[in-house]
Amino acid sequence: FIPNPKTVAIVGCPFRAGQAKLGVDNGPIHLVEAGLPRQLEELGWKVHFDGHHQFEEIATENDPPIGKLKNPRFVSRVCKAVAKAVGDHAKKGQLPLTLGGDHSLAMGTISGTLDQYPDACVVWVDAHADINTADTTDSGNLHGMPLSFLLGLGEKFEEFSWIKPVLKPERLVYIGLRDVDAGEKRILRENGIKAFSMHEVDKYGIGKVVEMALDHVNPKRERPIHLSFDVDALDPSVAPSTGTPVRGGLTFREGHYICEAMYETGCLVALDIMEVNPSLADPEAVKQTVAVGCSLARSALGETLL
Ligand code: EXY
Ligand code: MN
Ligand code: MN
Ligand code: MN
Repeated sequence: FIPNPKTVAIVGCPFRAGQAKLGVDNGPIHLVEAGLPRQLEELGWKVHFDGHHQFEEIATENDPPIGKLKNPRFVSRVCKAVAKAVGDHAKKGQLPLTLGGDHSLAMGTISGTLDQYPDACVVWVDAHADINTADTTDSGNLHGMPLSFLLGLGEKFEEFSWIKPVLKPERLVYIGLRDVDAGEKRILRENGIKAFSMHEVDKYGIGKVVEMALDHVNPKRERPIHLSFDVDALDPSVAPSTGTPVRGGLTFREGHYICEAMYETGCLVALDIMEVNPSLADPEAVKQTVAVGCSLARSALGETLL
């Protein structure tokens, strides 16, 4: 899908309004400053990066909750802009690499991908299911909800009406889950959404899990793939600097294996690296997390395969 010369377009999204902790908006800046653009060039990619998005100008003074949803107008406007950026890059035959920022941004990235590739599937790597609706959410944080909007589940809000229910439940698969709310479990069950939790990773091994995940969403390996990778899928010992760490996560190799396997299909058309928060944990841990974010991106763009 990605024509030669292969071009990756970095979409830097310094954004945190989908959750409450300070600092996750600095994730993309750290990833770029750690040398990610140059590293991708060294892999033979042409790298398009024209600076991080500036979302301040679309922030709104007055953004009271809608129902339980926090910062709904700001999140919606930012995601709409991100959908346009990702969609435009995809239209030019570039592979958008979105750097978050919190995972609510995926309402934008996946809308953008599906606009260009309507039959694309989504591989969602995360400790969390991020599929709460306005009804099931406890926190009201939109980073725990992007998939319900993309799937068209739950109550509809005028503010989010630009999001079309473009994602079909059978085109979504999870890897790495271990902290899923009761309401989310019900949503997964009722919609027949396939999920490989850490239990399955332990049981079958990561190689088999990735194969089963792809067999589910992409049996002939012909559909475009959007990989949305939340670094909290990794064990906190591997990626400590993130807002909602959960113990018992993917090892360094398991995380990278997923990225390598997506590259290997030749179907990867978009990538998100989300939830790196350089304000959490000590400087060494921050450096480690940023370095892991960069190496996940490199693996998805072909570094490790010989
Ligand atoms: N399920 C919880 C909520 O909805 O608030 C926690 C969500 C955390 C989401 C993180 C980023 O993946
Ligand atoms: Mn651009
Ligand atoms: Mn997430
Ligand atoms: Mn998560």
